[in-house]
Amino acid sequence: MSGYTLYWKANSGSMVIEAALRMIGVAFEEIEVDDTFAPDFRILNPACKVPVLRLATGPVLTESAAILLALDDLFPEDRLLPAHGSAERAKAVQWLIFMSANIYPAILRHYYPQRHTAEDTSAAIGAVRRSAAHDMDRDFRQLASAIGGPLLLGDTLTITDVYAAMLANWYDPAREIPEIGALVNHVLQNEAVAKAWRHHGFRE
Ligand SMILES: N[C@@H](CCC(=O)N[C@@H](CS)C(=O)NCC(=O)O)C(=O)O
Repeated sequence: MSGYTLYWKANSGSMVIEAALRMIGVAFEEIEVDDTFAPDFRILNPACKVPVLRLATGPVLTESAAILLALDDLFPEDRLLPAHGSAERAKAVQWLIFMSANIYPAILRHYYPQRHTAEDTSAAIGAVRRSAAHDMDRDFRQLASAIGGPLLLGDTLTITDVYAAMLANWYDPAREIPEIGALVNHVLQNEAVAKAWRHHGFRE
């Protein structure tokens, strides 16, 4: 056993971590987390969220972007991201963080609007959803304008592309933006990504 353990849920952000592990080709164990978030999982991540990855050396990591950067550091030759020090890497990391800091939280506000308002009224909940959709439309357009085509950095697949495809899968208007739709189709041609995508029950 390699010592890597991925805590995952269907249709969640653990998809991109499974894709990264498969792209690297390292063996890993998977533990499916249920909606009750059992006490032993809460010790690993008190925020009760996936993905969580236990590294072979012992540390337990949360936060999807941080996990991907750690994996890239551990397996630089597998090129989840371009080479350290390159301009391409700086851009790929910038967009990865842009998505995890802006689009991912907006998607969560869209799916769970009641968690983001103190008022339990349909008007308040509707306002949260509209504001989340507004932010996603703006941020996906900004991302689309940076896509060199078909992928963010042209023809070179990075984990940032997989992250973008994952987020677009959760918001139909994003996939309708031509640059993003083309990126998703291209990303899914990668066998490792397609396997993680199917395993997580994502739409083709
Ligand atoms: N900022 C976190 C967000 C993780 C997150 O919100 N994950 C969702 C699934 S996509 C989750 O576990 N939600 C469980 C819940 O909120 O009940 C990351 O990037 O990893």
